[in-house]
Amino acid sequence: MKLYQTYASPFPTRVRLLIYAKGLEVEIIEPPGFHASTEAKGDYLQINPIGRVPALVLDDGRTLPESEVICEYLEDAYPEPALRPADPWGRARMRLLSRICDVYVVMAMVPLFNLSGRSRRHWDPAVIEAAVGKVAEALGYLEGYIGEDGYAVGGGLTQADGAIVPQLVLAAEWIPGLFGTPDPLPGLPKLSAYWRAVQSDPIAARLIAETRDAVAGVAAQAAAQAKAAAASA
Ligand SMILES: N[C@@H](CCC(=O)N[C@@H](CS)C(=O)NCC(=O)O)C(=O)O
Repeated sequence: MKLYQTYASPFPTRVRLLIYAKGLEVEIIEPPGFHASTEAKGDYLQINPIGRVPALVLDDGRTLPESEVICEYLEDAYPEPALRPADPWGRARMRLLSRICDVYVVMAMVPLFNLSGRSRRHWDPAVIEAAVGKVAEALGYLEGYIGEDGYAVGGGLTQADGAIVPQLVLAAEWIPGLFGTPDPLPGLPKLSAYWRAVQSDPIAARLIAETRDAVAGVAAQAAAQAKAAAASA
């Protein structure tokens, strides 16, 4: 199998959790044209007409976009070790936490992703403040459902951890670091305790390290592009 993805994006990260935990043989490919790159997506649109990462290509050539769908496929096709709780309520909680990340946390960050690609003179403090407030509100939804035993749900690593950990790198590290805004976690004790504890899981730690490195790379690339654009203006 092949996974088209980038390390800075939270969506493929949740797929990599399954790949690592299940020990699957998957070639990782980073298509051009994502994040701060100026390249067009080109041939990638033939692999995923939606034009987003991730996309999984099976050995027989069939292709699947959308991170949640890919995770559910891998879970069904390679059930061991299970990364879904066994009971229906646990599974519902896992899906709920993942959905909160997709629908509320990421969407709240979009204005900040957009600003990060622009020179600082375009950074409107009111836009930043509003977006940071929305991110804190969305993290508050996670606070209401997050597990209290070191994992998102069910006392062990699940798909929900793959959805949450990259979001916390972005929300608790990247946003305060880049925009100089407060760390949102101190007001969220359960999420803070989770964030501290999950980092001792080796697979979560690997995903966190990969996300941190990739986000730093994208930030450096964006800063260089903004500097070049300012110099030529
Ligand atoms: N619902 C999709 C969202 C995927 C997504 O939005 N990926 C972003 C990267 S964070 C992307 O590919 N954006 C298009 C772009 O950067 O041009 C999924 O869960 O796979």
